[in-house]
Amino acid sequence: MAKKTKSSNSSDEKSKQLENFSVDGKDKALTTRQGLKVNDTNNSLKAGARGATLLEDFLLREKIHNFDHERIPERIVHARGSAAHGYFELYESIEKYSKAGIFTDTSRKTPVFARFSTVAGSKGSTDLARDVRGFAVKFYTQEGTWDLVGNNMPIFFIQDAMKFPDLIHSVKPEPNNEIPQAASAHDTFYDFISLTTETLHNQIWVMSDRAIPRSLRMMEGFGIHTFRLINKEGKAHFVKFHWKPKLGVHSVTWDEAVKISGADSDFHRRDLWDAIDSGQFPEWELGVQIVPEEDEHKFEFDLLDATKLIPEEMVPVQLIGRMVLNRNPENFFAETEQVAFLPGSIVPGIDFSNDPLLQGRLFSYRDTQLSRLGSHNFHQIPINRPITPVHNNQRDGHMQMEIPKGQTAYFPNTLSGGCPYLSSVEEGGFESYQERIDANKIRTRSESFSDHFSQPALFYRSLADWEKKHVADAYSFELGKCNHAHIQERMLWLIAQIDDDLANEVAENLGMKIPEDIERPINQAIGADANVADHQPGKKKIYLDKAPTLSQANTKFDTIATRKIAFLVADGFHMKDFDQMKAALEKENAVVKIIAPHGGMVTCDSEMEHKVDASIMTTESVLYDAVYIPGGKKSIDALMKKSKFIKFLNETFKHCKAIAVDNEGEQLLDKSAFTEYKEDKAIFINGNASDFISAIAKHRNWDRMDKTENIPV
Ligand code: HDE
Repeated sequence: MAKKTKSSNSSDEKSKQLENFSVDGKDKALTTRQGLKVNDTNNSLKAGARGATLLEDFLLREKIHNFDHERIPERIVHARGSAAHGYFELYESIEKYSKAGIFTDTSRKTPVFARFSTVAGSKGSTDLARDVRGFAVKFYTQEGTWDLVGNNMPIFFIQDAMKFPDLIHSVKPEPNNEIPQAASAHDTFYDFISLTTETLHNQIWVMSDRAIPRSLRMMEGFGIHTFRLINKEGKAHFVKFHWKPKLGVHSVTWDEAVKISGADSDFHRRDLWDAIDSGQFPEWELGVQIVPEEDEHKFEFDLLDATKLIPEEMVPVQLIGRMVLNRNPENFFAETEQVAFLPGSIVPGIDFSNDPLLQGRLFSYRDTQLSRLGSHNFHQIPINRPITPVHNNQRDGHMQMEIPKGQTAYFPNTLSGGCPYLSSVEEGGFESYQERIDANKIRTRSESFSDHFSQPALFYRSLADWEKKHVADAYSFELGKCNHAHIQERMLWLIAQIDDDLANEVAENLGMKIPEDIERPINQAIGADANVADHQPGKKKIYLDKAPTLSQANTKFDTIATRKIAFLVADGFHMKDFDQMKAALEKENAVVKIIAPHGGMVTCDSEMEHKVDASIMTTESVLYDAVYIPGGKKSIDALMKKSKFIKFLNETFKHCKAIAVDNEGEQLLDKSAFTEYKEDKAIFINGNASDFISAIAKHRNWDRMDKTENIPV
């Protein structure tokens, strides 16, 4: 986390630019859009107090007209998102690889705008859907805007842009009844997945805890595709981009995700907003995996295949800078909704590879803004404006916001002295990387893309036991929601090609048998990709036994900053217990929330009043990371009378979170359904605050998982 100083960072170039477009009605008269002061905005103009409204009423017409057009189409994918402003700074120049200013000038603080999103759900759906998360960053660099539009998983479902509409049509609500919303657990999705084996790698990641993050601030980001970095000499290196969160990678359980969706469907959005608002700025380090061009073919997978990752154990990630998000948007629509990311926006020193998925994206994003934002002038919307000057001969169209001066709008010209003029490469003019290509024009898939099972298997092998159990549960849930046995069977057979144990567990949960073999509709369905299909399932390659960096068990566990700790209290609680624990937690930047049987104020045994953050009637255990119960007989007696407090505790046990109690607080544990709490390493009775803090930092005590199966919540 960045230093705790509440700041708006409004001095950077992008913020200053946005300020020019900001309007603030404070202390100002209400006017029409034409600037006319208004003296009644409550009543329409009528023929008599009870008569019909007059067409003449331009005030009514303007107000209603605007209202009628307030909505724009939501994004086809990634419709639900939250964003924030911040900056990127470089630790050390990597001029050896790239000439980009952002990668060579350590004195710069490059303004950024980052948007996080779910993929499948509509704009109003829940944050806690099991889904990939978008991780898109707009860098307003001094050489033009660079957009790194990635996800929180390092690979994608498909290898070729041509299949993207099919993938998305299969995962979106089914077209006949628009069901289910923000969920992949349905027939059309698994019909497609089971016929398209290249999807299986991303699919198993979606079954893992990565698909249900604890916070947007606690997930990694990946550029996914292989890009190129180009240095001053014009030499290229392949690169993969990584974002590493300072808080580590942490997730909730599926049971929590389902409950959070009901208790607070804005859970991630609120969490991001609150963290920034309170000065606890989210932070990620940018990492690069560099592969010299000469090594392109040294791997047992193809660098151009977006369904493959390069294990960090094979090519380490070098951390080269950090991004800090330190300012919430002023206006959701103007900024978060209207921001348009374009993977095609690059700057000198960065270039594309021939990844066929990336190549298709270069077209799609610009194109989609036309139907979403309504005009090809969307780059003039304040949030989308580069901080560098824009001059060219592109003209007119809907919503032109600028007044281009002069007689010419073409190049070359003499009438404007050849302006706007071209820049040489030395002057910063962009030049595409000159890659030598000698090939036939052909509609096919490279055979080097045909291994679809080695990496899902590597991922699964690399997980801790508790993560594996979550994956098996997720498959069981998702496939259990499918209504067609042939789809379930095809999936079981494919999962068995990844891992037998996993498939057996899922089959048992489904009450089905793994088929010996399946009819290969895979080949038929893939059709034109027959050369790929011929290889499936393909012999699994084992180039690494395990890749520990893929497991969340090996993430950071060194901080409790911004973790929310529920203090369960009622009138009469021990002030001393309470104060000591609160001070210890807040010293580590955790957030203490007082939960009581009622709202308003609660009085401690020193007769002091404390503001209640939430009454038990309005909150749920799944919204907190840990629980503390101070002593005080009167308080504990009152808590025991409300069964929701017991449910709160039972869930906290079940979700393997840390609990500390002092003095009479233990009586509440005795009322719970978890009898083995005394032996649990994340449960503290009259213990040290520091032990409680370490247990919260460990996120969960997964050892408890098997012992809590029978807790009835
Ligand atoms: Fe996207 N994707 N995508 N995508 N994508 C969009 O662009 C598309 C892909 C990603 O916060 C759309 O402006 C195609 C990979 C993010 O505004 C659309 C293909 C990755 C966001 C589109 C892909 C992504 C989008 C919808 C296959 C990770 C949200 C609205 C060739 C590297 C950006 C929009 C934001 C959004 C198309 C595949 C990430 C329709 C055709 C791979 C984070 O243009």
